[in-house]
Amino acid sequence: MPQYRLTYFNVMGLGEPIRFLLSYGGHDFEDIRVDDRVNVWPKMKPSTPFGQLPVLEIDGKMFAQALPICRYLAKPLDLIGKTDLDALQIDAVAAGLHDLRKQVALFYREEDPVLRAKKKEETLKSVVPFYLNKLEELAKNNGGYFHGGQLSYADIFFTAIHDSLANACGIDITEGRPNLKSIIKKVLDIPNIKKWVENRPKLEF
Ligand SMILES: N[C@@H](CCC(=O)N[C@@H](CS)C(=O)NCC(=O)O)C(=O)O
Repeated sequence: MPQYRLTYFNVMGLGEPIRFLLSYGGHDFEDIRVDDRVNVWPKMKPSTPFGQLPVLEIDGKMFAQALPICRYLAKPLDLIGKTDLDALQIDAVAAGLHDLRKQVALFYREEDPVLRAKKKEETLKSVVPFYLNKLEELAKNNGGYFHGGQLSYADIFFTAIHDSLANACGIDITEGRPNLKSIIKKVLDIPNIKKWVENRPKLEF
């Protein structure tokens, strides 16, 4: 069994899909959380592959970028479909989810309260419903999953970022979107994921 060591900030954010996948695979992992972004993070930053987190160390070697890390963990768990085209579509959904999360993080992390409210209003009016409606439609047309009528890492990625998205937006983002609700339920009912969620730190984002 490889030794996994995940380093991320003390938020769910982009670390959470990796934590979900490590948990789903039944892997033990070190869950390192950088709490001090002002004094500690700037010292660590230059030693990371691209100056950002998350970073997953596998047997001591550092790897960056959330999506390829998720894909790497998903492959042996049979979570990237059967064909290269399945994998392409699943990667595309996960990349879309990553884009959506980034847009939400942009207003959530805005420090100026006036600007934050303005950006939030704009994002909630256009970007968020646009992505969520597309995702709902995909799940509706794919047997209650994002692709191929079966669980993929895109479903796990969505469920892992859902709480951050919903908390940042301050609304039930699955309201009127029963297929998205059902993906979350199915993923949260998986015993290893349920156990992770019950025991993880309780955070807003
Ligand atoms: N493309 C990267 C983006 C990672 C990223 O944006 N990380 C942010 C936190 S979510 C970060 O490290 N911010 C601190 C910094 O840039 O100094 C990925 O998908 O992993």
